[in-house]
Amino acid sequence: MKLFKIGAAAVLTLAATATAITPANAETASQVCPSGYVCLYEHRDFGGRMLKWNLPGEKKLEDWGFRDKASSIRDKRAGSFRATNVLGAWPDQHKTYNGDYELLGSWNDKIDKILLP
Ligand SMILES: [Ca+2]
Repeated sequence: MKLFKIGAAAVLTLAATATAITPANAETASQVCPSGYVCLYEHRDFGGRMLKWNLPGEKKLEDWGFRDKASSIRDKRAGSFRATNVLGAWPDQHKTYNGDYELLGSWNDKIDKILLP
């Protein structure tokens, strides 16, 4: 019974923290992706932290602490680019993106690297 009470207190604390974070996320929700860049965002609807690249090549997102974190994409380069989800023992999964994606569906928090042509 005592354990249950501690658990309930922890849940209440988490709820209060989440509410306090919301305004900060809203402030960073409108970071602009410059023309000629691919931008990955931490949250859906282009919110949170944003990373951007304009040069061709493979970008390993772990180099920026961003592996499994992308939740929306803006692609302001010409043409498409390829995203990869590394599954270890299984073959890598690939998906082609071209344009803007306010949410990534089953690929949310899955992208490990991108390849810009
Ligand atoms: Ca992944």
